Amino acid sequence: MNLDQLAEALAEHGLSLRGGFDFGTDDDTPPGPSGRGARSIVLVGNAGGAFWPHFSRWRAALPADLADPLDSWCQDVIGAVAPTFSARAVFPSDRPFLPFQRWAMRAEGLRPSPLGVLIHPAFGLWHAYRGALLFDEAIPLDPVRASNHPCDACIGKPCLSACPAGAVKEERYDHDACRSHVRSASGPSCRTKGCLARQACPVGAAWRYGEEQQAFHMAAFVR
Ligand code: B12
Repeated sequence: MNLDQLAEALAEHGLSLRGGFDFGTDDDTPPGPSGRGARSIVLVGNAGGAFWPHFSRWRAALPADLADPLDSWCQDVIGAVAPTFSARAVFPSDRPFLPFQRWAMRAEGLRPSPLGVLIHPAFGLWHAYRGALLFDEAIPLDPVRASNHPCDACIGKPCLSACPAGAVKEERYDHDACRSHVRSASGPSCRTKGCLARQACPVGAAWRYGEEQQAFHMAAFVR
């Protein structure tokens, strides 16, 4: 398994390798390509909006009312890369939900922000996971380096006061309050400009998604 070649195949679609790990004997391990418990996992995701032009071009050729287009694009693209590398692809939208955030905490040493989203020291809140590749064999991964949690050093914590619905609290993100506000008559700025608490985060501002992408994710979130 050549990780550089895998990274290149994903980069063609604006996607990147987001770390991985070998499963231990105590893990609840999903099946690998052989159907037996996988030996290792690599996460695939986006940092910033690099995949957005690729996805938008793919989508333009399809009916405008296609349900869950981003899920379908991820399945197409990552699903096509997987067999070349003797992997089985799984996705964040698969039911029952797979523990993508738990895997990501282990693969990249990240922790959650008050928004529920894991915060990355470089990309801030502007990243997500688009799939994972499961392997029958152990793969040569660099050991995970624990990174500093950016929220610990954040002075003023602007995310906590920026939410017009008061849904973002240090102790928990209230997704019901968030969704009711975004769906209400007073929610259009969150709907069109994206989550205001996420915008207020000073970490990784250079990786912020474009307005069209933010509006797309917000529409999917309130559907
Ligand atoms: C269901 C779900 C939601 C629900 C949460 C309701 C609930 N409490 O169950 C809702 C619809 C509210 C939601 C919202 C969002 N979500 Co969401 N969501 C998921 C999904 C599909 C399943 C979560 C789950 O149950 N996993 C199963 C358990 C077993 O996995 P786990 O890792 O052990 O579980 C962790 C999460 O459940 C987490 N958690 C619990 N409550 C909440 C609430 C929120 C908002 C989040 C983000 C996480 C979270 O805590 C667990 C332990 O760490 C995951 C994908 C996935 N398969 O995990 C994405 C996922 C967690 N969401 C994600 C994102 C980005 C969002 C949004 C920001 C979407 C957007 N607009 O872009 C919003 C947040 C709203 C905002 N402020 O903008 C990302 C997070 C990426 C990251 N950097 O951490 C994920 C991983 C999907 C992805 N493609 O990467 N989400």
